Amino acid sequence: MKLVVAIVHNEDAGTLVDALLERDHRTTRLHSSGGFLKQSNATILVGVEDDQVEPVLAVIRENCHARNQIVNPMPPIMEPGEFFMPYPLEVEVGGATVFVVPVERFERL
Ligand code: 2BA
Repeated sequence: MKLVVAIVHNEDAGTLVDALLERDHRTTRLHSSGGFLKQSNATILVGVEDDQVEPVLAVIRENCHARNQIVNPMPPIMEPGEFFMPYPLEVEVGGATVFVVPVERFERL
């Protein structure tokens, strides 16, 4: 058995969970936030048998889209008289960031 952990954009999370449930995959949605952008995203947990990992990844691929987001860099610590002109940066945020982790034991008690 494997645990698929997918970090996805908030806007994709609802349709992704619906698509997984339609295919009978049990899911858990956690509210999370990215360390770099400090913006909220969603972490989706899916526990599956090994032969279901690829179908789950296919559903994630179908439903999660890359987006460009603008980041305003933090100003550095300045000496008196120095001047900092902040230029916004554009970064591409997933698709999805996916980890597939082996599960030692699964129980529903
Ligand atoms: P964030 O950490 O907010 O990162 C958002 C996007 O900013 C990243 O998109 C990447 O394009 C960029 N980015 C992140 N760190 C950077 C850095 N040090 N320098 C320049 N650009 C940087 P994704 O790679 O698609 O990641 C989307 C979200 O997935 C991340 O949000 C984070 O929540 C999660 N994530 C990505 N890689 C991870 C990892 N190795 N472990 C745990 N979570 C991860």
